[in-house]
Amino acid sequence: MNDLSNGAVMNRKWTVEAVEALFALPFNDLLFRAQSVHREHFDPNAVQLSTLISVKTGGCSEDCGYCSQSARHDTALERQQLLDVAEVVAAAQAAKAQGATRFCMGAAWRGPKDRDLEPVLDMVREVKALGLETCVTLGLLKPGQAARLKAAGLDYYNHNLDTAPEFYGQVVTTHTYDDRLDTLGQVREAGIHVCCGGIVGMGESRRVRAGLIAELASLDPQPESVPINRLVKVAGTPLAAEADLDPLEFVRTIAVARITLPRSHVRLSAGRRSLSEAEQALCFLAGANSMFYGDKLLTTGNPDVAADEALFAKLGLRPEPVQEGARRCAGHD
Ligand code: SAM
Ligand code: DTB
Ligand code: SF4
Repeated sequence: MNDLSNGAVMNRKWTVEAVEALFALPFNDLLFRAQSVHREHFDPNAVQLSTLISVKTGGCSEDCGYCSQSARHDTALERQQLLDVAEVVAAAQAAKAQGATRFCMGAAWRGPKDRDLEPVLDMVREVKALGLETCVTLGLLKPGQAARLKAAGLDYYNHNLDTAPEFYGQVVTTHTYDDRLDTLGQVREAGIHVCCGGIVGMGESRRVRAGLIAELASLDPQPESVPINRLVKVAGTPLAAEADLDPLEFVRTIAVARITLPRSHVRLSAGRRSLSEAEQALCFLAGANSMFYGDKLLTTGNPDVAADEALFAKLGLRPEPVQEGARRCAGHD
C-alpha cells in the first residue's frame, strides 16, 4: 500500500508488467479469461445504458490534444454557454424514454468556478428527481465542490486518467496527472461513485495502454465505472491524423480492463461509430457491459438508437435495469 497525499490510494495490485502479460496472451485465451471473470460478477447479457449531453460546449482553456472543445485548437466547433436547466431536464426525460438509466452532463471547463456550480447543482437535482442516475464531468474540482455535488444527489463523477502517466505530458500540458488524481481523491472522499477511464488510439504503445490499465486497476477502491474511449479523430486537433488503432487491439484493451477491474462496469465509450457490429460484439464478449446510448456523444456522433436496438436484438443483449447497477455498486463500495 502506498498512500498518496491527495487521498487516492494506490494498492499496486497490478503492475504494468503483469498487465502487459495479459495483453500478450493469445487472443482466444485472453477473451476466455475475460468472459469467465465477467460471468463471476455480472449478467453477461445485460448492458448499462448512459446518455450524454454537453451542457457547456467549447472554449476550454486546456490543450488536450484529442479534444474538439479546446480553445487552442481550430476545430470549427460552435461554442455554447451553459444550457438552461429546463433544456437539460427535457433531454434527460427523452433519454429516459429511450431506455437510458444514467444521464451524464459534460462541461468544457478546466474546472467549475463556484458560481458555475450552482446551475449544475440544479441540473443534478432535477435529473435525479426523474429517477435517473446522475453523472457529471466538469474537470478539476476545488475543495468543497465534490461535497456540494454529493448533497445535490450526484451519483457518479467522470474524470478520466486518459493514458499512462509517462505519456500524459505528450497529450496535455495545461494540467498534470497529479491534478487529475487529486480530483479523483476528492470525489471518492465525498462518497460519489468514481467513473474513470481513458482513451486509446492516440499513438501510444501497448506498454502505455498497459500503464493506463495498471493505474486504473490500482486505484483503491477501484472505479465503479471505467470508460474505454477509442480516439475520435477531430479535424483541427493535434491528433486528427493519428493512425487507427487496430480494432482487435481495442478489444484486447477491453478484455484486460475486465480482468483487472472485475467488479467495475467497463464502458465501450467513444469511437463505436468506427467499429463494425462484429467488433462491438467482440467488445461485449471481452467484458464491456456499459455504453453510451443516443445519437450524440458530447460534440461528435454515436450510433443511432435504431442501430443499437437492432444490434442488441441480434446479440440477445438487454439494457441493465437501474436497480441492478445500484445494488452492485452498493455491494462493493
Ligand atoms: N473537461 C472535462 C475533463 O476533461 O475531464 C470533461 C469533459 S472531457 C470531453 C471528458 C473525456 O472525454 C475526456 O477525458 C476524454 O477521455 C474523452 N474525450 C474527449 N474527446 C475525445 C475524443 N476525441 N475521442 C475520444 N474520447 C474523447
Ligand atoms: C468519457 O470517458 N467519454 C465521454 C464521457 N466520458 C464524458 C466523452 C466522449 C467524448 C467524445 C468526443 C466528443 O463527442 O466530443
Ligand atoms: Fe476537452 Fe476536458 Fe481537456 Fe477541456 S479539459 S480540452 S473539455 S478534455
